[in-house]
Amino acid sequence: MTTRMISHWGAYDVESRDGRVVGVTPFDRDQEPSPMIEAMPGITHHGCRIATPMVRRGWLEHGHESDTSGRGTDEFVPVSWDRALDLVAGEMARVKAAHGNEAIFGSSGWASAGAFHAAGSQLRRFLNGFGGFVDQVTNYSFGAASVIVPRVTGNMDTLLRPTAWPTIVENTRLMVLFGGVAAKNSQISKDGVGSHDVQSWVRKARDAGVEFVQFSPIRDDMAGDLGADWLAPRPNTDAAIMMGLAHTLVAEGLQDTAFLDTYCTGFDRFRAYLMGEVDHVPKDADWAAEISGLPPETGAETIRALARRMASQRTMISVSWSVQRCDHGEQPCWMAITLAAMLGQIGLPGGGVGIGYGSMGSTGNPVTPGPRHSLPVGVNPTGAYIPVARVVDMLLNPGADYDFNGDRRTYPDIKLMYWAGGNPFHKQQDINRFLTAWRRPETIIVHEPWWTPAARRADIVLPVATSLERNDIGSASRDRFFIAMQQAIPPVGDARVEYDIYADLALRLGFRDSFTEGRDEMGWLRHMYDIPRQKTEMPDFDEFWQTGHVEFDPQEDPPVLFGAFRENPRRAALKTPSGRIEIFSETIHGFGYDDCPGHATWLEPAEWLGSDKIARHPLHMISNQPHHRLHSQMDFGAPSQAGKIKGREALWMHPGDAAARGLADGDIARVFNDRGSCLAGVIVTDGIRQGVIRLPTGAWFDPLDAGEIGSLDKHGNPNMLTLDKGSSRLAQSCIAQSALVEIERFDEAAPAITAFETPSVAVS
Ligand SMILES: Nc1nc2c(c(=O)[nH]1)N[C@H]1C(S)=C(S)[C@@H](COP(=O)(O)OP(=O)(O)OC[C@H]3O[C@@H](n4cnc5c(=O)[nH]c(N)nc54)[C@H](O)[C@@H]3O)O[C@H]1N2
Ligand SMILES: Nc1nc2c(c(=O)[nH]1)N[C@H]1C(S)=C(S)[C@@H](COP(=O)(O)OP(=O)(O)OC[C@H]3O[C@@H](n4cnc5c(=O)[nH]c(N)nc54)[C@H](O)[C@@H]3O)O[C@H]1N2
Ligand SMILES: [Mo]
Repeated sequence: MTTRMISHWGAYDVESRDGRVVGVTPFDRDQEPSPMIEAMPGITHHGCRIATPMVRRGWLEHGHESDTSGRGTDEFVPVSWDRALDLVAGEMARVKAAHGNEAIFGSSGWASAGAFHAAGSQLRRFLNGFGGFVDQVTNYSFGAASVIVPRVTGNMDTLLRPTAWPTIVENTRLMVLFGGVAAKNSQISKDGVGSHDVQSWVRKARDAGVEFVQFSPIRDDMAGDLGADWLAPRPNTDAAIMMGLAHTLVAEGLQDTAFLDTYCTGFDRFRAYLMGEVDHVPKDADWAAEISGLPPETGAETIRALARRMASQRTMISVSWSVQRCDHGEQPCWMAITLAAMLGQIGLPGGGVGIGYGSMGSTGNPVTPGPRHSLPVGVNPTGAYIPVARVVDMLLNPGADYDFNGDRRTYPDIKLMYWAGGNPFHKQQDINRFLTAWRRPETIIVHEPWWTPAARRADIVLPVATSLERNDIGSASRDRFFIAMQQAIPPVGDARVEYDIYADLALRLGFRDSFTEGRDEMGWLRHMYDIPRQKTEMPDFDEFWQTGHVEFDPQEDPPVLFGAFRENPRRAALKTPSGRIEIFSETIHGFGYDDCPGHATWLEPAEWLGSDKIARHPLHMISNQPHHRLHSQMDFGAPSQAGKIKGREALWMHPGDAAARGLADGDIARVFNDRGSCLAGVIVTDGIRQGVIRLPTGAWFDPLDAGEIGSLDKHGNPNMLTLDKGSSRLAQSCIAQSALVEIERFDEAAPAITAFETPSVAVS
């Protein structure tokens, strides 16, 4: 049987036989399919699927009074679905009665594509229907940008709807990229990508004569055939480099004063800081070259020459999301907008700034603003939330006050955590600190298809069906396809579709009818398909389901970012307090945050190569996105495994750094700092700045001793080493890219990887 499917890494046709997925073929409309789809047959039937509902022995015997340090070591006891659902519903009712809905934390993550079965939406709908919970706001991806950019420009378009690639191809002459436009990243798009187009747009830009200048610690962040000039500054110094460019513009009278006067507010305040009138430190090219560690002989002149080039031709400034996933990550975003404003090209075709080109396979695509309908999640009656990356602070400090985006807030006291669709032992920084926090709640419930590190450390584990085991609609907001996600096989083992799990829980808790609204899966799909169909011309549902996809025409004349504002700054005023681009923000200034003052500012990251902490931990670790999987998803799949070295995650390091430590290609190394340690397999390459290492995210946490906090991770999870601190009091965002480490050879016998084995299960 052949059916169609879409994932975050692309659409494909599925060949299945006797309840097993046996092969996949890329969707024939995809011009550059991702090899990641090859993982699907193997992972669907992998031995680490969770066979049946499971309860941790300690929790089964003592309920919410169990010894929570047994999470991760106690054996699991298989139970029937009825028993499992009774336990979950009973515990939820108990917590609600004893502590209220604000004692429940619900969290999701990327999960799988699909408008209806989206794990985060299902979980929210269920918990809202139950009376509410503590939700999460912002994200790990672009959390700092998501707070600062709307404050400066009035909305998120700079991130989510920057000027489209065809406009760049046609009009841009120079593209200056902080973080590059990595081919590995554009394989992925949230909720699915029907055709991978980004790299072909970049090549079209090159063919049209666009020149690229790339600032990033890793050469591969741009494809080799683009002919980009590669500059490899110290990580986390992008704001300083942009200031060096900005200073040159002012010093040489190249800034666009008319643009600044008409469309911006507060340039004078920033200018005084930039020129050193405030702190006697001019942020000139020499200053920037020194901070960013560009070559002493040529660095400052390189910055000056680039500033002149940028001012003399149509220039697009691109900032990848990684650049803001660092301490004070608000600053490179604010500074990029400030610099673009000084160049005066914002709102012109192919000029200005975009944050996230290449970070995702959809950014900059010219798509018709999506006719899309997602599952309604209802309203959270508690209204409670935390900034997503502050989860450990919340668990460790109930009742403590903290700042977030101008508010003074208080952390709730969480008794029950419900995780569905995220892998916290992948995403969260400083895992040893997280392990302490993980012991705090009385009960942890996890929905997962696979025995992830989070599932292994839960009290109640409910096995869920994957996308291939249910029907759905793939309709990503910036993709031009609707894809019929057709069930290929029945759920593997005893797994159940999450919607049915929630419906049965809601029945026990007294709100089944409001949860289901009387619809089954296909009823919901028809309903969700017909809503956009009332506004857009589309085939009827049955025809869509049979054809397997609908393709919409790309926008013919995609809007230029801030084009309308440039044309008429009064009528199309920005939704900022001044109606203009806020180079200085009275509002942010008024918050009085020393870690995020009223204009873009150079603030030293907590850890970076310019700090004296390099005496003990001299290497800056970049834990970027992996080539052959999505985060921790499919880590046990064939494409991800093919990239491992002796079963460990591959760590890239510069020949000079490797030689100094007696390391060679294929060696196993121990990476460590005061927060933790892990093993990794060494790849020596001159494609990385000396002093920087790359250890991508996603290797499943695999401690030598699962019962011990601080144990060595055998597998290469970089979050053993990252710092768990907010970017600033403004955005409180994840700062994974600010971490110093040291590396040494690991000469002991390498311990076996056990992350993908089933944990110990009682024989019934
Ligand atoms: N050090 C470091 N850490 C980082 C980052 C970094 O750059 N460096 N990046 C951060 C970023 S940008 C992100 S977005 C996060 C990502 O963090 P997560 O979103 O938590 O990562 P995933 O591995 O995608 O986790 C999704 C989980 O959902 C499961 N799943 C799949 N489909 C379903 C489903 O239908 N239902 C349920 N219940 N589960 C399902 C998968 O098996 C997987 O375990 O990580 C962040 N962490
Ligand atoms: N293959 C694959 N693609 C993915 C994902 C995945 O898991 N796998 N995840 C997706 C998700 S959820 C997200 S949010 C996006 C993230 O998109 P990004 O945040 O753009 O991706 P990263 O791979 O973390 O970083 C891109 C490059 O930025 C460079 N970089 C890191 N720090 C700095 C810095 O301080 N300054 C400069 N100038 N450059 C720096 C690194 O060399 C890195 O390779 O990727 C998406 N794409
Ligand atoms: Mo992300």
